[in-house]
Amino acid sequence: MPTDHDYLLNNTRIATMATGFEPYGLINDGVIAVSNGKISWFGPASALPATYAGWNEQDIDGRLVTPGLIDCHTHIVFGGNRALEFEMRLNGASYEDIARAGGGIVSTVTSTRKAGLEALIKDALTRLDALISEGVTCVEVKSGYGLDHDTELTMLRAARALATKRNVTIKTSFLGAHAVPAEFKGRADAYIDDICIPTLKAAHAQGLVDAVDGFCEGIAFTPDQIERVFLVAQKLGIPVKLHAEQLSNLGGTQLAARFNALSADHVEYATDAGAQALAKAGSVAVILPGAFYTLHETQAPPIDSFRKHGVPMAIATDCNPGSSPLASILLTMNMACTLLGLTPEEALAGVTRNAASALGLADRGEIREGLRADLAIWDVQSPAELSYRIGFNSLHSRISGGVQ
Ligand code: DI6
Ligand code: FE
Repeated sequence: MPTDHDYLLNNTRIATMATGFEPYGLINDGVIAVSNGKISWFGPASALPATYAGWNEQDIDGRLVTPGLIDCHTHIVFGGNRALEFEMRLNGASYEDIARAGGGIVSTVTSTRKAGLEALIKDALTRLDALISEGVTCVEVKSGYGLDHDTELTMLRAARALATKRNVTIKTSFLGAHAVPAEFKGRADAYIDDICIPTLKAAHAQGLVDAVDGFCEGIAFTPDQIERVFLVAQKLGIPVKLHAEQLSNLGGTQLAARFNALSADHVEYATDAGAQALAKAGSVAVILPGAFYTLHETQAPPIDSFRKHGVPMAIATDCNPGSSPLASILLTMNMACTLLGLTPEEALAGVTRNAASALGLADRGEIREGLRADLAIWDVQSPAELSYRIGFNSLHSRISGGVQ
Protein backbone atom coordinates (compact mmCIF):
# COMPACT_ATOMS: atom_id res chain seq x y z
CA MET A 1 0.00 0.00 0.00
CA PRO A 2 1.28 3.47 -0.82
CA THR A 3 1.86 5.90 2.08
CA ASP A 4 1.11 9.64 1.99
CA HIS A 5 4.68 10.16 0.86
CA ASP A 6 4.33 7.87 -2.14
CA TYR A 7 3.15 9.33 -5.41
CA LEU A 8 3.29 9.18 -9.18
CA LEU A 9 4.48 11.96 -11.47
CA ASN A 10 2.37 11.49 -14.59
CA ASN A 11 2.47 12.93 -18.07
CA THR A 12 6.19 13.76 -18.08
CA ARG A 13 9.07 13.77 -20.54
CA ILE A 14 11.94 12.16 -18.68
CA ALA A 15 15.62 12.85 -19.37
CA THR A 16 16.92 9.90 -17.34
CA MET A 17 20.57 10.63 -18.31
CA ALA A 18 21.19 6.88 -18.33
CA THR A 19 24.29 5.94 -20.35
CA GLY A 20 23.64 3.81 -23.40
CA PHE A 21 20.25 5.45 -23.96
CA GLU A 22 21.37 8.68 -25.63
CA PRO A 23 20.12 11.24 -26.35
CA TYR A 24 19.55 12.11 -22.69
CA GLY A 25 17.91 8.70 -21.99
CA LEU A 26 14.69 10.38 -23.10
CA ILE A 27 11.30 8.79 -22.39
CA ASN A 28 8.16 10.46 -23.74
CA ASP A 29 4.79 10.17 -21.97
CA GLY A 30 6.64 8.92 -18.92
CA VAL A 31 5.73 8.17 -15.32
CA ILE A 32 7.98 8.30 -12.26
CA ALA A 33 6.90 6.54 -9.06
CA VAL A 34 8.35 7.94 -5.84
CA SER A 35 8.30 5.85 -2.69
CA ASN A 36 10.07 6.53 0.60
CA GLY A 37 12.12 9.30 -0.99
CA LYS A 38 13.37 7.03 -3.75
CA ILE A 39 12.48 6.30 -7.35
CA SER A 40 10.63 2.99 -7.24
CA TRP A 41 9.70 2.88 -10.92
CA PHE A 42 10.05 4.94 -14.09
CA GLY A 43 9.11 4.29 -17.71
CA PRO A 44 6.49 4.94 -20.34
CA ALA A 45 2.92 5.22 -19.03
CA SER A 46 1.89 2.26 -21.17
CA ALA A 47 4.21 -0.01 -19.14
CA LEU A 48 3.21 1.14 -15.62
CA PRO A 49 2.73 -1.98 -13.46
CA ALA A 50 -0.79 -2.56 -12.14
CA THR A 51 0.53 -2.43 -8.53
CA TYR A 52 0.66 1.39 -8.85
CA ALA A 53 -3.14 1.65 -9.33
CA GLY A 54 -4.64 3.95 -6.70
CA TRP A 55 -1.44 5.91 -5.93
CA ASN A 56 -1.62 9.70 -5.64
CA GLU A 57 -1.05 11.18 -9.05
CA GLN A 58 0.42 14.51 -10.04
CA ASP A 59 -0.07 15.62 -13.62
CA ILE A 60 3.20 17.24 -14.75
CA ASP A 61 1.57 18.53 -17.94
CA GLY A 62 4.17 17.20 -20.35
CA ARG A 63 7.03 19.05 -18.65
CA LEU A 64 10.60 17.79 -18.77
CA VAL A 65 11.93 16.01 -15.67
CA THR A 66 15.68 15.67 -15.15
CA PRO A 67 17.73 14.41 -12.22
CA GLY A 68 18.14 17.14 -9.60
CA LEU A 69 21.18 19.22 -10.58
CA ILE A 70 24.44 18.78 -8.66
CA ASP A 71 27.00 21.56 -8.20
CA CYS A 72 30.09 19.45 -7.45
CA HIS A 73 32.67 22.24 -6.86
CA THR A 74 31.87 25.37 -4.84
CA HIS A 75 33.38 27.65 -2.23
CA ILE A 76 30.05 29.20 -1.13
CA VAL A 77 31.11 29.61 2.52
CA PHE A 78 33.26 32.75 2.85
CA GLY A 79 33.26 36.23 4.38
CA GLY A 80 33.24 39.53 2.45
CA ASN A 81 33.64 39.89 -1.29
CA ARG A 82 36.35 40.93 -3.76
CA ALA A 83 34.64 43.48 -6.00
CA LEU A 84 37.64 45.76 -5.47
CA GLU A 85 39.96 43.21 -7.04
CA PHE A 86 37.56 42.86 -9.92
CA GLU A 87 38.17 46.56 -10.49
CA MET A 88 41.94 46.11 -10.10
CA ARG A 89 41.98 43.37 -12.70
CA LEU A 90 40.07 45.58 -15.11
CA ASN A 91 42.69 48.24 -14.47
CA GLY A 92 45.43 45.88 -15.57
CA ALA A 93 46.52 43.74 -12.58
CA SER A 94 46.53 39.96 -13.09
CA TYR A 95 44.97 37.40 -10.72
CA GLU A 96 48.46 36.18 -9.83
CA ASP A 97 49.82 39.76 -9.29
CA ILE A 98 47.01 40.41 -6.83
CA ALA A 99 47.62 37.12 -5.01
CA ARG A 100 51.36 37.87 -4.69
CA ALA A 101 50.59 41.35 -3.32
CA GLY A 102 48.65 39.81 -0.43
CA GLY A 103 45.22 40.14 -2.01
CA GLY A 104 43.31 37.31 -3.59
CA ILE A 105 42.49 34.26 -1.51
CA VAL A 106 44.39 35.68 1.48
CA SER A 107 42.13 38.76 1.61
CA THR A 108 39.06 36.52 1.79
CA VAL A 109 40.83 34.66 4.60
CA THR A 110 40.92 37.89 6.62
CA SER A 111 37.15 38.48 6.16
CA THR A 112 36.31 34.83 6.80
CA ARG A 113 38.27 34.73 10.07
CA LYS A 114 36.36 37.82 11.23
CA ALA A 115 32.90 36.62 10.17
CA GLY A 116 31.96 33.92 12.71
CA LEU A 117 29.73 30.89 12.23
CA GLU A 118 26.34 32.61 12.04
CA ALA A 119 27.39 35.23 9.48
CA LEU A 120 29.09 32.58 7.35
CA ILE A 121 25.89 30.52 7.32
CA LYS A 122 23.72 33.55 6.56
CA ASP A 123 25.87 34.70 3.62
CA ALA A 124 26.26 31.19 2.22
CA LEU A 125 22.48 30.72 2.28
CA THR A 126 22.01 33.57 -0.21
CA ARG A 127 24.29 31.75 -2.66
CA LEU A 128 22.78 28.35 -1.88
CA ASP A 129 19.28 29.72 -2.47
CA ALA A 130 20.33 31.00 -5.90
CA LEU A 131 21.51 27.48 -6.78
CA ILE A 132 18.39 25.83 -5.36
CA SER A 133 16.18 28.17 -7.40
CA GLU A 134 17.69 26.59 -10.51
CA GLY A 135 16.95 22.99 -9.58
CA VAL A 136 20.09 22.13 -7.61
CA THR A 137 19.56 19.38 -5.02
CA CYS A 138 23.17 18.64 -4.01
CA VAL A 139 26.10 21.01 -3.47
CA GLU A 140 29.73 20.39 -2.62
CA VAL A 141 31.22 23.05 -0.31
CA LYS A 142 34.92 23.53 0.41
CA SER A 143 36.78 25.00 3.35
CA GLY A 144 40.02 26.84 2.55
CA TYR A 145 39.39 30.44 3.56
CA GLY A 146 40.19 29.84 7.23
CA LEU A 147 43.71 28.46 6.92
CA ASP A 148 43.91 28.15 10.69
CA HIS A 149 42.60 25.35 12.88
CA ASP A 150 39.53 27.10 14.26
CA THR A 151 38.33 28.88 11.14
CA GLU A 152 38.71 25.83 8.90
CA LEU A 153 36.51 23.90 11.34
CA THR A 154 34.04 26.78 11.53
CA MET A 155 33.75 26.84 7.73
CA LEU A 156 33.03 23.11 7.63
CA ARG A 157 30.45 23.46 10.42
CA ALA A 158 28.80 26.27 8.47
CA ALA A 159 28.68 24.02 5.40
CA ARG A 160 27.11 21.17 7.38
CA ALA A 161 24.60 23.60 8.91
CA LEU A 162 23.31 24.54 5.45
CA ALA A 163 21.78 21.09 5.10
CA THR A 164 19.71 21.68 8.24
CA LYS A 165 18.34 24.97 6.84
CA ARG A 166 17.31 23.81 3.36
CA ASN A 167 16.19 20.55 1.75
CA VAL A 168 19.49 19.91 0.00
CA THR A 169 22.44 17.52 0.30
CA ILE A 170 25.75 19.13 1.24
CA LYS A 171 29.08 17.34 0.72
CA THR A 172 32.13 18.93 2.34
CA SER A 173 35.72 19.03 1.11
CA PHE A 174 38.61 20.04 3.36
CA LEU A 175 40.74 22.53 1.39
CA GLY A 176 43.33 23.47 4.01
CA ALA A 177 45.94 23.40 1.22
CA HIS A 178 44.30 26.30 -0.64
CA ALA A 179 46.80 29.12 -0.02
CA VAL A 180 49.64 29.96 2.35
CA PRO A 181 48.24 32.33 5.00
CA ALA A 182 50.10 35.60 5.66
CA GLU A 183 51.55 34.40 8.98
CA PHE A 184 53.29 31.52 7.13
CA LYS A 185 54.47 33.58 4.13
CA GLY A 186 57.51 31.86 2.62
CA ARG A 187 57.01 28.83 4.90
CA ALA A 188 54.55 26.69 2.97
CA ASP A 189 56.05 23.43 4.27
CA ALA A 190 55.62 24.51 7.86
CA TYR A 191 52.01 25.49 7.14
CA ILE A 192 51.29 22.04 5.68
CA ASP A 193 52.89 20.20 8.63
CA ASP A 194 51.87 22.43 11.54
CA ILE A 195 48.39 23.61 10.50
CA CYS A 196 46.94 21.88 7.48
CA ILE A 197 47.53 18.24 8.41
CA PRO A 198 46.64 18.51 12.14
CA THR A 199 43.50 20.48 11.22
CA LEU A 200 42.49 17.83 8.70
CA LYS A 201 42.83 15.18 11.40
CA ALA A 202 40.74 17.22 13.84
CA ALA A 203 38.04 17.97 11.27
CA HIS A 204 37.88 14.30 10.29
CA ALA A 205 37.58 13.23 13.93
CA GLN A 206 34.52 15.51 14.18
CA GLY A 207 32.90 14.01 11.08
CA LEU A 208 33.24 17.22 9.10
CA VAL A 209 35.13 15.96 6.04
CA ASP A 210 33.72 14.03 3.08
CA ALA A 211 36.72 14.61 0.78
CA VAL A 212 40.14 16.28 0.80
CA ASP A 213 41.03 18.87 -1.84
CA GLY A 214 44.12 20.98 -2.57
CA PHE A 215 45.32 23.77 -4.85
CA CYS A 216 48.38 22.58 -6.78
CA GLU A 217 49.73 25.76 -8.38
CA GLY A 218 52.65 28.18 -8.47
CA ILE A 219 50.75 30.60 -6.20
CA ALA A 220 49.69 27.80 -3.85
CA PHE A 221 51.28 24.37 -3.18
CA THR A 222 53.73 22.08 -5.00
CA PRO A 223 52.83 18.51 -5.94
CA ASP A 224 55.09 17.28 -3.09
CA GLN A 225 53.25 19.36 -0.52
CA ILE A 226 49.86 18.22 -1.83
CA GLU A 227 51.06 14.63 -1.77
CA ARG A 228 51.84 14.90 1.94
CA VAL A 229 48.24 15.97 2.59
CA PHE A 230 46.87 13.24 0.31
CA LEU A 231 48.87 10.56 2.13
CA VAL A 232 47.16 11.59 5.37
CA ALA A 233 43.75 11.55 3.64
CA GLN A 234 44.51 8.07 2.30
CA LYS A 235 45.43 6.85 5.79
CA LEU A 236 42.18 8.27 7.16
CA GLY A 237 40.20 6.65 4.33
CA ILE A 238 38.98 9.95 2.86
CA PRO A 239 38.77 10.33 -0.94
CA VAL A 240 40.72 13.15 -2.59
CA LYS A 241 40.20 15.65 -5.39
CA LEU A 242 42.47 18.41 -6.66
CA HIS A 243 42.49 21.90 -8.18
CA ALA A 244 44.94 20.89 -10.91
CA GLU A 245 46.54 22.70 -13.88
CA GLN A 246 44.33 25.79 -13.55
CA LEU A 247 46.97 28.43 -14.36
CA SER A 248 49.95 26.26 -15.33
CA ASN A 249 50.92 22.60 -15.61
CA LEU A 250 52.66 21.13 -12.55
CA GLY A 251 51.53 17.54 -13.11
CA GLY A 252 48.63 17.83 -10.68
CA THR A 253 46.38 15.74 -12.90
CA GLN A 254 48.79 12.81 -12.76
CA LEU A 255 49.19 13.29 -9.01
CA ALA A 256 45.41 13.18 -8.57
CA ALA A 257 45.21 10.07 -10.72
CA ARG A 258 47.90 8.31 -8.66
CA PHE A 259 45.66 8.75 -5.62
CA ASN A 260 42.58 7.56 -7.54
CA ALA A 261 41.06 10.97 -6.98
CA LEU A 262 37.33 11.43 -7.35
CA SER A 263 38.14 14.33 -9.65
CA ALA A 264 40.74 16.72 -11.06
CA ASP A 265 39.24 20.18 -11.32
CA HIS A 266 39.86 23.18 -13.64
CA VAL A 267 42.42 21.26 -15.79
CA GLU A 268 42.84 24.03 -18.40
CA TYR A 269 46.56 23.21 -18.73
CA ALA A 270 46.15 19.42 -18.55
CA THR A 271 47.75 17.43 -21.37
CA ASP A 272 46.63 14.40 -23.32
CA ALA A 273 48.81 12.28 -21.00
CA GLY A 274 46.99 13.81 -18.04
CA ALA A 275 43.66 12.89 -19.61
CA GLN A 276 44.88 9.31 -20.09
CA ALA A 277 45.93 9.13 -16.45
CA LEU A 278 42.49 10.31 -15.32
CA ALA A 279 40.80 7.76 -17.59
CA LYS A 280 42.90 4.96 -16.11
CA ALA A 281 42.14 6.06 -12.55
CA GLY A 282 38.41 6.48 -13.23
CA SER A 283 38.62 10.12 -12.08
CA VAL A 284 36.23 12.80 -13.33
CA ALA A 285 37.50 15.99 -15.03
CA VAL A 286 35.57 18.88 -13.48
CA ILE A 287 35.36 21.83 -15.88
CA LEU A 288 34.82 25.26 -14.31
CA PRO A 289 33.77 27.74 -17.00
CA GLY A 290 33.05 30.52 -14.48
CA ALA A 291 36.74 30.81 -13.54
CA PHE A 292 37.79 30.48 -17.19
CA TYR A 293 35.45 33.36 -18.04
CA THR A 294 36.25 35.59 -15.05
CA LEU A 295 40.02 35.30 -15.47
CA HIS A 296 39.83 35.82 -19.26
CA GLU A 297 41.64 32.50 -19.60
CA THR A 298 42.49 31.66 -23.18
CA GLN A 299 43.75 28.10 -22.67
CA ALA A 300 40.71 25.79 -22.82
CA PRO A 301 40.77 22.41 -21.06
CA PRO A 302 41.58 19.50 -23.43
CA ILE A 303 37.95 18.53 -24.01
CA ASP A 304 38.78 16.40 -27.06
CA SER A 305 41.34 14.40 -25.08
CA PHE A 306 38.77 13.80 -22.33
CA ARG A 307 36.30 12.60 -24.96
CA LYS A 308 38.88 10.45 -26.74
CA HIS A 309 40.01 8.69 -23.56
CA GLY A 310 36.53 8.42 -22.06
CA VAL A 311 37.13 10.72 -19.07
CA PRO A 312 33.73 11.66 -17.61
CA MET A 313 33.34 15.45 -17.59
CA ALA A 314 31.45 17.29 -14.85
CA ILE A 315 30.86 21.03 -14.79
CA ALA A 316 30.39 23.24 -11.73
CA THR A 317 30.07 26.89 -10.74
CA ASP A 318 33.29 27.06 -8.62
CA CYS A 319 31.24 29.78 -6.84
CA ASN A 320 33.88 31.80 -4.95
CA PRO A 321 34.57 35.48 -4.28
CA GLY A 322 37.67 35.74 -6.48
CA SER A 323 37.86 33.75 -9.67
CA SER A 324 34.20 32.80 -10.12
CA PRO A 325 31.54 34.91 -8.39
CA LEU A 326 28.94 32.77 -10.13
CA ALA A 327 25.92 31.21 -8.43
CA SER A 328 24.03 30.07 -11.52
CA ILE A 329 24.32 26.45 -12.60
CA LEU A 330 22.29 27.18 -15.75
CA LEU A 331 24.65 29.94 -16.85
CA THR A 332 27.53 27.56 -16.10
CA MET A 333 25.98 25.04 -18.50
CA ASN A 334 25.62 27.72 -21.16
CA MET A 335 29.25 28.83 -20.69
CA ALA A 336 30.48 25.23 -20.91
CA CYS A 337 28.78 24.96 -24.30
CA THR A 338 29.49 28.40 -25.73
CA LEU A 339 33.01 28.97 -24.37
CA LEU A 340 34.37 25.44 -24.23
CA GLY A 341 32.43 23.52 -26.85
CA LEU A 342 30.60 20.98 -24.70
CA THR A 343 27.36 19.74 -26.23
CA PRO A 344 24.14 20.47 -24.30
CA GLU A 345 23.94 16.75 -23.55
CA GLU A 346 27.48 16.76 -22.11
CA ALA A 347 26.57 19.86 -20.10
CA LEU A 348 23.52 18.18 -18.58
CA ALA A 349 25.49 14.99 -17.85
CA GLY A 350 28.08 17.31 -16.29
CA VAL A 351 25.65 18.58 -13.66
CA THR A 352 23.93 15.22 -13.06
CA ARG A 353 25.53 11.82 -13.65
CA ASN A 354 29.17 12.93 -13.82
CA ALA A 355 28.81 15.46 -11.01
CA ALA A 356 27.53 12.63 -8.79
CA SER A 357 30.64 10.59 -9.68
CA ALA A 358 32.87 13.57 -8.87
CA LEU A 359 31.41 13.42 -5.35
CA GLY A 360 31.55 9.62 -5.08
CA LEU A 361 27.74 9.46 -4.91
CA ALA A 362 26.29 6.29 -6.45
CA ASP A 363 22.75 6.98 -5.26
CA ARG A 364 21.87 9.91 -7.56
CA GLY A 365 22.67 11.71 -10.80
CA GLU A 366 20.31 9.68 -13.00
CA ILE A 367 16.65 8.73 -13.01
CA ARG A 368 16.76 5.05 -12.21
CA GLU A 369 14.98 2.64 -9.88
CA GLY A 370 16.42 2.65 -6.38
CA LEU A 371 18.11 6.04 -6.65
CA ARG A 372 17.16 9.04 -4.51
CA ALA A 373 14.16 10.94 -5.81
CA ASP A 374 16.14 14.13 -6.51
CA LEU A 375 14.35 15.65 -9.49
CA ALA A 376 14.00 18.94 -11.32
CA ILE A 377 10.89 19.74 -13.36
CA TRP A 378 11.30 22.26 -16.18
CA ASP A 379 9.06 24.39 -18.36
CA VAL A 380 10.94 23.41 -21.50
CA GLN A 381 10.29 21.16 -24.48
CA SER A 382 13.78 19.86 -25.09
CA PRO A 383 16.71 19.36 -22.69
CA ALA A 384 18.98 21.49 -24.91
CA GLU A 385 16.94 24.54 -23.81
CA LEU A 386 18.53 24.30 -20.35
CA SER A 387 21.95 25.16 -21.82
CA TYR A 388 20.73 27.37 -24.64
CA ARG A 389 19.10 30.23 -22.75
CA ILE A 390 21.15 32.92 -21.01
CA GLY A 391 19.87 34.51 -17.80
CA PHE A 392 16.57 32.67 -17.93
CA ASN A 393 15.40 30.21 -15.32
CA SER A 394 12.84 27.72 -16.61
CA LEU A 395 12.58 25.67 -13.40
CA HIS A 396 9.00 24.72 -12.59
CA SER A 397 9.67 22.85 -9.34
CA ARG A 398 12.19 20.69 -7.59
CA ILE A 399 12.02 17.49 -5.53
CA SER A 400 14.79 16.55 -3.10
CA GLY A 401 14.68 13.15 -1.40
CA GLY A 402 11.07 12.78 -2.60
CA VAL A 403 10.00 16.03 -0.91
CA GLN A 404 8.69 18.87 -3.06
N1 DI6 B 1 40.98 28.00 -7.65
C1 DI6 B 1 39.94 28.79 -7.80
O1 DI6 B 1 39.43 29.08 -8.84
C2 DI6 B 1 39.49 29.22 -6.49
N2 DI6 B 1 40.34 28.50 -5.63
C3 DI6 B 1 41.20 27.82 -6.34
O2 DI6 B 1 42.03 27.10 -5.84
C4 DI6 B 1 39.72 30.69 -6.35
C5 DI6 B 1 39.57 31.15 -4.97
C6 DI6 B 1 39.67 32.64 -4.82
O3 DI6 B 1 40.23 33.37 -5.68
O4 DI6 B 1 39.17 33.09 -3.79
FE1 FE C 1 37.71 26.08 -6.82
